[in-house]
Amino acid sequence: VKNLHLLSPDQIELAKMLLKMGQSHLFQHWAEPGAEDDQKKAFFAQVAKLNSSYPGGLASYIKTARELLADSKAGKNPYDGFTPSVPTGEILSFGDENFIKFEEVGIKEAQNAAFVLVAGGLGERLGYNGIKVALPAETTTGTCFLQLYIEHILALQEASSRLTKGACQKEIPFVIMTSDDTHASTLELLESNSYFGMKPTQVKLLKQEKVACVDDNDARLALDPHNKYKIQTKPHGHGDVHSLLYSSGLLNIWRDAGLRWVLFFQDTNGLLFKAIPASLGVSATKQYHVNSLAVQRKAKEAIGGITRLTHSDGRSMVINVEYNQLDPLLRATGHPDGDVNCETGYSPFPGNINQLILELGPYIEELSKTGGAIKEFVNPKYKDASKTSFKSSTRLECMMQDYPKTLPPTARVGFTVMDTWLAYAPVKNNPEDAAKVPKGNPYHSATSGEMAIYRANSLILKKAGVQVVDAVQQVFNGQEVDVWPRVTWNPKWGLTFSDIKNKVSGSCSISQRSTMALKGRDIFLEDLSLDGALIVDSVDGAEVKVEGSIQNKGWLLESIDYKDTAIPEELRIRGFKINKIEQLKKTYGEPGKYSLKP
Ligand code: UGB
Repeated sequence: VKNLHLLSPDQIELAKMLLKMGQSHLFQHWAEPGAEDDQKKAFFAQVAKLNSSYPGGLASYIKTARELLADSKAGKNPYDGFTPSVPTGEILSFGDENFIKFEEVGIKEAQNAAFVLVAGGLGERLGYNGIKVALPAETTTGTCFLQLYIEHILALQEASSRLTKGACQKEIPFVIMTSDDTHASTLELLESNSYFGMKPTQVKLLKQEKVACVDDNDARLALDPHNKYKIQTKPHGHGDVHSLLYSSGLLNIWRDAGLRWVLFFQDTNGLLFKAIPASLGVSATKQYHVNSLAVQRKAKEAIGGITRLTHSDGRSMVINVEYNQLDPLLRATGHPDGDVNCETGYSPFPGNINQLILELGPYIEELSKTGGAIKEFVNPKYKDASKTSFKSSTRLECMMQDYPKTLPPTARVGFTVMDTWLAYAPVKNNPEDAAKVPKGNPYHSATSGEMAIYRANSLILKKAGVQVVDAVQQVFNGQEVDVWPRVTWNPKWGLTFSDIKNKVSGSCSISQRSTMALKGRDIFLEDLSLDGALIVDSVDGAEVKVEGSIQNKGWLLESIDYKDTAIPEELRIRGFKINKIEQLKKTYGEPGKYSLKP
């Protein structure tokens, strides 16, 4: 009360709200009036921000926290009353007739899509010092994840408008959700690289705010241990993307521009765009309001499982159940062995890769009811079994894939299962943890993420008729991986299987020790026999036919130790570097017809 003169009328309302919500402890350590006034003002500025950035404000946050903490203390299972079963969805196999048909539909639809990358996470499990989207997806070309994603979106834009003979090419909007941890570095990465060829106006950054931490089951807000005028905050999770999109007004702009789809994706999956055309085709053909991309999943693998949950009261939904909850849920509902592999060698529950395709109209309709608020959860670490105090403060969290939880039963919620080798190879684990992953389960490390790109490209070329020599096994950073020829291409070279098949003819072969980087749209491989390194860089309209037998000493993978701090961190976390001994490298800067022969 003694400090009231410092506050604006709005701030007085906030102070009253805090007192009403049992937060008087926040003011107990305040200095006498007249002292530390700047810090007091800063405190209220922070409270105002926390209040406005949460749907329903801080009072609603505190109320929900109390409810969820009480449920957690009582050991209440969020899935009480629900029985899990294996849902039905579209299962695709790369390159077959169905897949090709869906890809064709997907490419047509792409110009009606907007892409949203959630990149607010720091990636604590990876332990990398920079932002994850700045990491090279592979080190043959050094293309970072953000560049890879932007190039894919631009290639989709061009291919889609070409296919539908669009009079003027629509620009596919690209949103990146950042956080205080990633915002400045993401912007800097874009600006210092001219947005990787995308128009700056096409890219929008939406920054998520952190949420208040709470210290106990009464949801008393936690003060920062180093500053008694600051509430401690932590990330709220990727679920924030829905409320941010809603409040940004972008969704209505997109609808008015005739868009129909919003595609969400995560920060470090170098394969995912290989699955986009076909899965967008599935969304359009099946008219799915929600389409989750999934892959086959090993039982207990650390990715969520897509599950049909049927409640005893008749409700039913298809939803991701996080891996740590799926096993206990199964055990509690008549499956004593829990989450186990079936006869296919995989869990019957497809693995969620958190790539969602939402139909824009129904999405806007739903968000106008919820404001984009997503069902939250809390995960306190208790000091002891009495569950009365926490080891450290906790906060509410939410996940973007929980969006379908509030949908009416009439919503069409489906999923699309893709071959894992084609669609999913995230970079999440540091070398030490990856090396401990049980044999047969994926490492999800920088090493495996890069190798997965070479494997996918090699397998795709094989399917297209190229003779590609099989992988050899090598160990890097304690992880045994399949090393395929280091084949890369930029998205405009091959966006769909049909595109790629059209660019390969005759009898082509690639040896295991080879490297091939194709950086251009109109490069054609004809009777090519490659044993070494080949790099072709060409502008649009430079039609290059690559043919004959190309042989050189090539590029070799050399092991390095992740503990060797003399080597840059981006390389160390892979456990290898590329020694570029000899290559055939050609650049074509002008349109025209060319033949590249040894
Ligand atoms: N992210 C944000 O943008 N903001 C945040 O506050 C937090 C994260 P993680 P997670 O791919 O296999 C997810 O940490 O959350 C971004 C799914 O929940 O990599 O442990 C962050 O930048 C799980 O079901 O993953 O697990 C990153 O881009 C499964 O699909 C993304 O959110 C798993 O991913 C994911 O963050 C998976």
